[in-house]
Amino acid sequence: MIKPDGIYPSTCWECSTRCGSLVTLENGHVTKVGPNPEHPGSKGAFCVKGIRALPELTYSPNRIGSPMRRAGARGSGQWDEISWDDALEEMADRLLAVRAEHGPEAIIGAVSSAFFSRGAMVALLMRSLGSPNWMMNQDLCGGCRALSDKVTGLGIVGGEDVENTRCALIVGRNPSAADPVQWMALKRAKKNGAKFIVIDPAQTPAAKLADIWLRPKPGSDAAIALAMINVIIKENLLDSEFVEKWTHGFEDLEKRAADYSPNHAARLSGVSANDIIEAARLYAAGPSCFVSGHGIDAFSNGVQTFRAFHCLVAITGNVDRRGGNLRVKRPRGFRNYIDILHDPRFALPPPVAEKALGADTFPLWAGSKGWQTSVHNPTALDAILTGKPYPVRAMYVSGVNIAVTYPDTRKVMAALRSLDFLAVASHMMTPTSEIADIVLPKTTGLEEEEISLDPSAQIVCYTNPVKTPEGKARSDFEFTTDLARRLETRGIDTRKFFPWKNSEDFNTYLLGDEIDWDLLKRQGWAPFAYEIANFGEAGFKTPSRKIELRSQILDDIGIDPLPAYQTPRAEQTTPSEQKNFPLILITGARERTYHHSRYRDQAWARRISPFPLLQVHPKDATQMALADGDWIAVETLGFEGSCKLKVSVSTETDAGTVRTGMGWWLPEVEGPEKGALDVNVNVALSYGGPWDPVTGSADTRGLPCRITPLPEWEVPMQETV
Ligand SMILES: Nc1nc2c(c(=O)[nH]1)N[C@H]1C(S)=C(S)[C@@H](COP(=O)(O)OP(=O)(O)OC[C@H]3O[C@@H](n4cnc5c(=O)[nH]c(N)nc54)[C@H](O)[C@@H]3O)O[C@H]1N2
Ligand SMILES: Nc1nc2c(c(=O)[nH]1)N[C@H]1C(S)=C(S)[C@@H](COP(=O)(O)OP(=O)(O)OC[C@H]3O[C@@H](n4cnc5c(=O)[nH]c(N)nc54)[C@H](O)[C@@H]3O)O[C@H]1N2
Ligand code: SF4
Ligand SMILES: [Mo]
Repeated sequence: MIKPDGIYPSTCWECSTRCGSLVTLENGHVTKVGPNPEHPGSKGAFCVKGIRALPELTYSPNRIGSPMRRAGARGSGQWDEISWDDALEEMADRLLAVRAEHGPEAIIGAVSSAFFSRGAMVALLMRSLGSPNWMMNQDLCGGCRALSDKVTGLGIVGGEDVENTRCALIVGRNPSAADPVQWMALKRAKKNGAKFIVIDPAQTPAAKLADIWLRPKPGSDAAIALAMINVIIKENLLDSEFVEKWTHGFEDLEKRAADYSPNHAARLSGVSANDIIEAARLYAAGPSCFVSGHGIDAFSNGVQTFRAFHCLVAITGNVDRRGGNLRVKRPRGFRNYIDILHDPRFALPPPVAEKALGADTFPLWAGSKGWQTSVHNPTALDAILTGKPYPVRAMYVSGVNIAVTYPDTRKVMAALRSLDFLAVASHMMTPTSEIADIVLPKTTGLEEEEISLDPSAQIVCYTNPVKTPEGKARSDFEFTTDLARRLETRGIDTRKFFPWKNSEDFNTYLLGDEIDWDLLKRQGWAPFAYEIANFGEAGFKTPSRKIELRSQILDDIGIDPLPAYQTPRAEQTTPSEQKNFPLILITGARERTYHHSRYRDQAWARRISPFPLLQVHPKDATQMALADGDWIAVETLGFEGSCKLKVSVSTETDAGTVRTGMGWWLPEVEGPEKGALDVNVNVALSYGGPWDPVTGSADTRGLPCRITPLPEWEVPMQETV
């Protein structure tokens, strides 16, 4: 049904920032997407991806208009358009054929995360087939932060009260590129007199505004956090009352921190001892807000690094305090997508859940007690390629471009190619969908309904399906439920996992009984009642019912229960390795124009950010006789594979450290890989460990690397799209 012309309040969900938007509809066509200044979460902040990329994606001539079946050899680019009926019938048959031959766990799903409805849909589809196996990319994203938060018992992820803070401790976070809402709030706080402490090896825009900027060696942050704890305890700057009442294991933490004097931490991290002391004093004065990012996540010691900072937040009482880190609250009866996955109603029997790939090694991540409930991705890729511990032969992918965004691109592609059946739901043809057997067209954020919780503003947000879908596109909820019904006619009890009649029914189930649906739809967001610092009533979900500075949960599985520093990868090398791989690689620096691998076909974005760049410090550039604009190949220690990048000589990165983005591929290139084996940094990264012992995260930063100039004939691209 076409909606009347008008301006509709909605929520952009191109990324998890969830900015409030106003969408203008004229004759059924979206003519404008812009910020909603009335929105209490984003307060008018917005970005070019919402304004430009989302409508362009929606109306793109490159958009997949219809379900398609592979017509030629895998990856040949030959497709037949088919009906939804044919696509879903074939999917049902082929998934069940694999199930009959190899067992339910031979089917695996892949999705970006469980923040969005598609995450719950993919996981529930797998469960309804009897498989505990689904991959998400949180091991590469916020997984370490989430698990540290969980075992510590804080419940503060996403609840930064930047607006009211006196001091923002910004660690491994580049908000000017990654999060316009946070960035605007930080700038307002700064204007109101708040201080910034920034810990980042790169001189980001936030670092330029910092009162204290600590420039650590990549991967050494835990030493700094432990030394800050050391100073705060020694100088008695902690919140003793809070520590006494609400934390567990303080004496043990005190002992651990005693090993990290500012001088010792300075030696380990390369920052000055004085700066650490000043930072500790400033942070302790509070109220202070810990603003963390991906720069200390997705490391093989990510959980322990986060544990150190989370303990810092706790001992200074910056928990659920105005200007500190708020605990996530919910409306009465509200469920988010990950809650569904923990609801016993939708659970697989524990022995089946325990079969999840990697559950034995990462029990807090995967399996019946795992918090994410998803698998360990590298273990799953190995299972596909080797059949061990059991065969995995079919995959269903929605809303994730794993052939670009997982490390070890060649291995990921080999695994995908080797499957008996691969179905991919997407908006555009990507290196992942190019090797599929069936491709399904998805709706965009202008065409589908979605609700989500914004923990920092403590509101529920609504994404309005303002326009009817282009072509035959359907939402994840619709086609996954449709597929589940078809599986039901084949004798599989999927109804238990998909009990909802339609998306309204599903959203009503999620919303609970406090939120006013009509207000939510009309306004694009809805408030709910909440209290802060209600610790007695809300409690902490840990064995001791307190914030665990010493974690019982980690201790129980044989992991250091106290926050621990680990020597960074680049310092675990032999002298000859150091000679051959003299630089340290940081990947993942965000570009304002792109969202990971998205929008690489949009001409405006390619004009602004035409090349995959590698920042090289002028000193290193001079030493290696490299100039701005030269193409190089980057390789990392112990791994075969190199990525082609263009040098950008810059003091933003430190001498000895080179820094690049992620997500590059070239939609215009012929062939299924479309540049993903050339300009995609993941072709030069291993996914094979070391892994964080809690989350299974691999290092995507702090990697010893070398760069070599590329001969002209190997340059992968020219400027134009
Ligand atoms: N425009 C745009 N915005 C995005 C995204 C996007 O693709 N495009 N992606 C979204 C997603 S899913 C994510 S996860 C976020 C990521 O965004 P952020 O959380 O900001 O993470 P990054 O940009 O990966 O890294 C942040 C900073 O960490 C620094 N860093 C690297 N190594 C270390 C280290 O060892 N220690 C410290 N202290 N710092 C280090 C880097 O130099 C960088 O400045 O962005 C989100 N927002
Ligand atoms: N080396 C290295 N690798 C990394 C990272 C890194 O820093 N370094 N970062 C990691 C991180 S933090 C993340 S989150 C992952 C991201 O990895 P992905 O989730 O794979 O990245 P995207 O490119 O955002 O997602 C790709 C697909 O999402 C689909 N999609 C689903 N919903 C939407 C929507 O609403 N709008 C649009 N436009 N597309 C949608 C599109 O079909 C698109 O093809 O990559 C990880 N990989
Ligand atoms: S930051 Fe940009 S892409 Fe993300 S929700 Fe806001 S407008 Fe959309
Ligand atoms: Mo992410």
